[in-house]
Amino acid sequence: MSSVTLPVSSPSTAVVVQEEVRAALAEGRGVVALESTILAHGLPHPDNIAIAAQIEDAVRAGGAVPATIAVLGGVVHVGLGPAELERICTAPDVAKLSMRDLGVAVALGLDGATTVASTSAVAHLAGIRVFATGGLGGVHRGASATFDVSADLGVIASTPVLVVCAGVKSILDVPGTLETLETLSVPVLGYRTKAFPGFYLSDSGHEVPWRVESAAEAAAVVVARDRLGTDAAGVVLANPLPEDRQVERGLHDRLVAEGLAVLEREGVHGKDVTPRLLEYFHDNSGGESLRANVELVLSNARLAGEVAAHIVAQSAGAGAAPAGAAPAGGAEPAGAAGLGS
Ligand code: PSU
Ligand code: MN
Repeated sequence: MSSVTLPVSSPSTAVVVQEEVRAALAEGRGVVALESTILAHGLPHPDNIAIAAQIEDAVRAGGAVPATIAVLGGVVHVGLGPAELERICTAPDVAKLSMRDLGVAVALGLDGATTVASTSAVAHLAGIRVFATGGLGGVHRGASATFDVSADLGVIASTPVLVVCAGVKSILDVPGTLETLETLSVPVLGYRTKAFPGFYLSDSGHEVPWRVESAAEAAAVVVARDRLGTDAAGVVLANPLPEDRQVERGLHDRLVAEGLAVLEREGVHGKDVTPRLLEYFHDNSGGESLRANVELVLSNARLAGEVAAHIVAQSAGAGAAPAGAAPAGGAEPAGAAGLGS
């Protein structure tokens, strides 16, 4: 893989941008950042290797170039080649790096997977405006006693990146998470819905303030915020699984109750909570949690690719183009520049 150092005010050669990603950014094509914690800690090995490639393909199908972000040997990578993706999916000692951990991993020369928080921050540094993930971190149940609120929320509040997700899992305090996003002035858009999705469930039972009907409308929000100068914070675009693809409610509720009990029994806390829960779900759902997880991530990646393509088209064109005015998703052929990764 060929890489170049960041052309922007990069602190050092500790950050490298993959050639295809650099070219796409320079040519004004859409780019979508992807996180690596879902690969290293959210999906089981060895399925994660094939899924990582599928997620990148979904971004391309949406009309943008994928840039999976991770730290390898103390170097922050924006865009991974196949061998690097496999390393982050396979190495047994990959750290989970939130924003605060990035500098530590660089200093100590570690391998690490980036969360929503750190991926958003690195994406912004590289000039990437859209990011696709599965579920956001949020306010944990009992947070008023444990203070366990994901750093994802604070970083999104101070990083102008649009994050496409399937909401948050119902192991979290969902209304508390939505209230916190409101307090932090982060807009939450439902994609063709007013229902905030609950990750495995299409509807968490809580409403979002705004509904958009298309990738073009979501992109128009980013462009409008940019023009108004109210874009210091990120935007959350919540994309639910179709109702007939969600995890069956009885199974879901059983897994959540059992998963929370397992955490309690094992004394799991802090950054280990989310990976342990996901592992419990994957081990005890007969494949259903993995199926739904993969489907929602692929759907988010595809949508993010479409939004990224619309943002560059609308930013380049005159006036804030409303829905339908920009090219349809997928208009940008995959690998248009013929640059391999
Ligand atoms: N939610 C999921 N799967 C995940 C995560 C969240 O359904 O893999 C990961 C993301 O990387 C997210 C992180 O940023 O967990 C949040 O962790 P914490 O709650 O420790 O901040
Ligand atoms: Mn936490």
